Amino acid sequence: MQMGFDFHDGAQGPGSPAQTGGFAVPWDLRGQPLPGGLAPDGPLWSLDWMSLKARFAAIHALPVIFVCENNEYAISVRQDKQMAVRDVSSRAVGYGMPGVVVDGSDVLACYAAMRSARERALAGEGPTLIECKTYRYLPHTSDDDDKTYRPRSEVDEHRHSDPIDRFAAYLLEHQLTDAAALEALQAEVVAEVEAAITAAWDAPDPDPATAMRHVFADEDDPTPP
Ligand SMILES: Cc1ncc(C[n+]2csc(CCOP(=O)(O)OP(=O)(O)O)c2C)c(N)n1
Ligand SMILES: [Mg+2]
Repeated sequence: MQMGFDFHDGAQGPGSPAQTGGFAVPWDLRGQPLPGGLAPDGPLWSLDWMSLKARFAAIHALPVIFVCENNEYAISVRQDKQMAVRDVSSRAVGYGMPGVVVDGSDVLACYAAMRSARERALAGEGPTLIECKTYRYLPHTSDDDDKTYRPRSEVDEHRHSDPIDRFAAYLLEHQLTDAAALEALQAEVVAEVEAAITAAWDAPDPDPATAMRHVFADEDDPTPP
């Protein structure tokens, strides 16, 4: 499944509707691949930035999939202290698109939800909001002491539903792989991440003259970054 992605950045949510439209319309005209959007839960609870993008996408039936990774916390604040409704996806009704809740720690369930939303988008039926319910069992950052706002028992309980562990167990149970292959894959991924970290540290500082690239469409490079 090939998709473009507009990942959410460090500024929590103020991206404009033009960002969604500007990204989705050209891809729509070309037919493939499909833009997606990935938002953390925090900004969806506290700000209404989503409304601008979502309404625009629904009005124009743009091929956009909004994905909210709902891990129950925005730093130290639990979801039920920020919103009185249980599902972020219930907001979709007001935007004019379907809202789907999925177990965000279940790889195959996420894949199935994404595939349906993709088919809908490619059929010209417009956007979908998928809420992947999961849990963040590490602190928000290395500066965040999560012991101050939640008990260890809660964190320990959720560790058992780690999506990678669950998917590995599924593959083993259905004899689609074996323990040695999973270990080799794990080592390969660790090596790849370590090589990427080394490459990033070793990379030269970017040229300040490129700071404004991709803020507006560049005539010499019109493709999205
Ligand atoms: C526009 C804006 N306002 C406030 C902040 C400060 N801020 C940083 S992270 C965060 C909440 C993060 O919640 P979430 O995305 O759920 O992250 P998690 O705690 O799950 O790691 C906020 C409000 C920001 N980055 N941008
Ligand atoms: Mg969160």
